[in-house]
Amino acid sequence: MLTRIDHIGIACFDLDRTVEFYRATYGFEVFHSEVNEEQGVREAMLRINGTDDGGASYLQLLEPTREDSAVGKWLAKNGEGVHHIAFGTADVDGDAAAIRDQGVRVLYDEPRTGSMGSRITFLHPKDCHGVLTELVTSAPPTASHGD
Ligand code: MC0
Repeated sequence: MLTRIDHIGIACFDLDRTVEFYRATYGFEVFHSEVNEEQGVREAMLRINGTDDGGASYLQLLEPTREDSAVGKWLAKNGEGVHHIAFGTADVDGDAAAIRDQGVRVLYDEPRTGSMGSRITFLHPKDCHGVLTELVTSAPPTASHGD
């Protein structure tokens, strides 16, 4: 069951400048940052609020680490902006299977590693009314975050 908006992914050309915009304009601070080489992104997670399932919702700022990555290709075509939305679930495997059974293309056979040790998969935007959609099961909480 999808229980929250886990994050909204925002593609940007310059992560540090974009982080500074969100800090100066809205007061949002970086909760966590990392490089995900498999996905080809450098990312910063800005925690917006906790949620009643014990999780949280974030803005995820994404700078490509290479031009041929999903975000790099998307930026070259569209410029900066909202790249995807992500729904949180306790069971990414089960929810992805149920959604696949409805005829929506799930992009990975098995969930891959996402931000903060989460397990993630994506639904094809052409099957989701133009929205690249991610499903996320968060890793159990740990004592520290950071890069
Ligand atoms: C592409 N399209 C999109 C889109 N990306 N539509 C809406 N939102 C997007 N983000 C559209 C294109 O405009 C095009 O439509 C069609 O899909 C095919 O796009 P393409 O440019 O030819 O690119 P493909 O087909 O090579 O790849 C698209 C695909 C890919 C969605 C399969 O981007 C992908 O695998 N995405 C999942 C991985 C990902 O996005 N990783 C980055 C975030 P037209 O009409 O022109 O044919 S990593 C992340 O977020 C992690 C770290 C985390 O959350 O923890």
